[in-house]
Amino acid sequence: MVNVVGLGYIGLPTALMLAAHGVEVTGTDYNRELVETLNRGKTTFKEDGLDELFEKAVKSGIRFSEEYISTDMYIISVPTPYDKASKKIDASYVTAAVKNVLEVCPNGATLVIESTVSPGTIDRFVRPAIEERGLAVGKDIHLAHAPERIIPGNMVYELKHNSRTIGADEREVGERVKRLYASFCEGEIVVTDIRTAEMTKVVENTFRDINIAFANELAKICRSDSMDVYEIIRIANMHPRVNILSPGPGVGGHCISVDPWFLVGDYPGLANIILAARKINDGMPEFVLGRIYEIMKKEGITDVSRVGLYGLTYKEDVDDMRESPTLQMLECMERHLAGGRVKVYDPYIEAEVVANQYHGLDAFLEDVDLVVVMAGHEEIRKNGNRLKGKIVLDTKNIYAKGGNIYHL
Ligand code: SAJ
Repeated sequence: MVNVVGLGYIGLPTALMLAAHGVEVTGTDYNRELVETLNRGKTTFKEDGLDELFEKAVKSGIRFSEEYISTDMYIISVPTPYDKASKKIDASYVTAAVKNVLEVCPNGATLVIESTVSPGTIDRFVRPAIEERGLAVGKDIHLAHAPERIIPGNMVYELKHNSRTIGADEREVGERVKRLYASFCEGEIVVTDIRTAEMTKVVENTFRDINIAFANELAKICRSDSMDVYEIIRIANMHPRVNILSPGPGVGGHCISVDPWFLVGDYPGLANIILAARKINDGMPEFVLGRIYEIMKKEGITDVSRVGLYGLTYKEDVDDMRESPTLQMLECMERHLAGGRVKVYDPYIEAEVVANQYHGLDAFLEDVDLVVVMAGHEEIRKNGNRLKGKIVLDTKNIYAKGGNIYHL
């Protein structure tokens, strides 16, 4: 039996996938409301294929509980935020979960940390949490790290098909954890040591952050000298060894905008490109604000309350707003004493999360003259014709430029 601890964006699909492939699973979360929702037969976020997977897992007998279960295998997938000032990881959720598991687990149990952690976190925080109970790692408790790689928007598919990494102190433990993941994972599973697994995960996300930063920097350069960045990227990408990503309003999500900071925090003075990339990407919402200001001036729009941000989530076709460029931009506006006036609408966000938020496209469009496209949602792609008559700043290059359409 496996106890999956933490039923968020990663823990829930992982628990469901294991259960749907014949593993006996209990999913544990300290959030009572979340556990009750799952026990009422409802998933807690939207994701392609998640509801179908949930049904299969329920049929296979998955259980959800606030309690930790006594068993020999745990998968811990709890949040790992970072301290905004020091940029260092806050491992407190991981260590709290480990301590709770230690309260109930039998001798010889294996703890798989799935949460993304900065390199060295398991040595610095997890091992001491075990040892301070008088337990020996490698004898009383076995440790492994199996960082996730799935992308929101295509999680269920990627969970099954991506290759993955398992880090463990002991080869035999690594192989045991590999067999567990191989129950559903069709990709190659590499077994390595824990520090290598920790570092690899953070490196993967940092690679993407740097590459997005390059695209964003090109957008700024091209804007400063009236060149078309999208045409330049399109042509450059025809080179067999060039693959430039897409510029956008910023980098959000709980992964790419966070993990590189772990390296900056831990290796100050060494992590230079990484820091520059972070600054470029974090500066994009402010750059968009500058574009809004320019366009307002050019089009004679004088009132910020006639500007509408279309898209609140951190990227297309997900309902996840964590660190989203739109939220970053709203914060930035507040710092410039212009907060609370711009209008906001996102078809994926029903809850009231920001000021002047709309819940229908018609009402939103009625109240704005300048629409700023902040996410590449399918709905926004399809609604191009409804934006006729509006000035549009399209930060995602959805609509062809010209007429009333401006780009980054
Ligand atoms: N973005 C751009 N331009 C691009 C691609 C993305 O501006 O060309 C923006 C997105 O709009 C978004 C942010 O970057 O705001 C991140 O989006 P994403 O789709 O690149 O990645 P995430 O954060 O959803 O998921 C990433 C993935 N990591 C990599 O691709 C290396 C995923 O595989 C990881 O599992 C996930 O982080 C994680 O949890 O670590």
